[in-house]
Amino acid sequence: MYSYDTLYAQDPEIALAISGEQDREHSHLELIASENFVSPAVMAAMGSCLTNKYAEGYPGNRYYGGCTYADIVENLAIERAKKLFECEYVNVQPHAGAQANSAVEAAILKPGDTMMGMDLNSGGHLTHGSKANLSGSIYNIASYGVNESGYIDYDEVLRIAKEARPKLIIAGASAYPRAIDFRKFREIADEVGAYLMADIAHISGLCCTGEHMSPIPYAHVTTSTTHKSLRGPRGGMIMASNEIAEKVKLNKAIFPGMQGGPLVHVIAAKAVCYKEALQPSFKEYARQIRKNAAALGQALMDRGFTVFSNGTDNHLLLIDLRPAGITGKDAENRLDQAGITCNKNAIPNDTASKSVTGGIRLGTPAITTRGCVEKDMETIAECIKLVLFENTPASIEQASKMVNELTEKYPLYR
Ligand code: DSN
Repeated sequence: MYSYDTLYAQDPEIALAISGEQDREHSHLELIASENFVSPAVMAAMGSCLTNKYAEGYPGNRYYGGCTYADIVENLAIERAKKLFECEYVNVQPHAGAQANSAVEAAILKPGDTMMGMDLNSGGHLTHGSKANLSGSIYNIASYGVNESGYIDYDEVLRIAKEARPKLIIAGASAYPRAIDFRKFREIADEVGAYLMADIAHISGLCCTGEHMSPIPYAHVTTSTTHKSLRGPRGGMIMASNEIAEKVKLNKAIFPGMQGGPLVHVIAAKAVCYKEALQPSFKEYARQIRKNAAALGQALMDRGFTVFSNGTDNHLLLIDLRPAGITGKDAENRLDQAGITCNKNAIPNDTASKSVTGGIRLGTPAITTRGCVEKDMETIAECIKLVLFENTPASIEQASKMVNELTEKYPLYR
């Protein structure tokens, strides 16, 4: 009923594009820090008949009939997520992390209120107050960054918070390779009378396995995506205590505040992902993500690359290519031609435009899912060196061959 052959018979153009993407994912080394490969079970849930169902509202209180199975699915997702993150309240309806963040901001703030987050150039997310995002245009924004060593300076965060008196402080990032101390953030929030929202979109797979401090005991509200290190379907989620959820009305902020009908097929896939993440093997996976990131950082530094902050505590690395005179854009393109996928990324204090940048961001969740271990990081670092530093037709061909050997060693969906 859901087979590729059925799709191909009806719509070969789309079927061929999907098949092309599957080949690309198999034959490339995926180093985009925010991407991962879901299990066939997660994909089966997403491709199910649940996509047909409207279920506005929440389990037991819907605005449509026929929600028996939608309720079962959403209740299972909620209960599993509560167990996984050890929290009292979970909303699994956000279509993405951005919607989760925007809903929490709207629940806590009024237009014109002050919000504080990490600025985009230092690794923050668009929804943390970027001028290019709604958050930056409807709230008054005070931003913090990182110090010269690449770390959050908590004294500086406190100083800015005392000056700006934000109503909401966001702790979290899209490109910060170091551990975040949520306890310190909560102390700062308490000192200035602010709510603390932790955005663990990137690190949720590490937080629920003890590989990174969990924000749940400290943050008033925690948001996440489900598709990055957590390895589930594309989507978002919100966590809090029952008391806070009730006080700031988090359910209402998502529906009807931010969204209409939830994506029941995606919620089913989130439930499958939470069940997978509750297994002991997921703890091993999360540990290996960090080991691989640390090993890749060291292997790159050994080959003369400048790794921002000299390494990583989590799943990602920022490679500063300015000392080598290479732009992030150029590096992304050249690596792609050799079968290595990554994204250009601003390095803190980068003066290049956002579409060019002075560096790249690398992450290990996806290659760890394929089975790569520390010794493979030496191979990957060598490939990156052959492409970016040596940059001859022969070195690029050699890198492509090495990538091919590695991807054949760790097949994907085959
Ligand atoms: N686009 C995501 C990332 O790549 O980090 C953040 O939303």
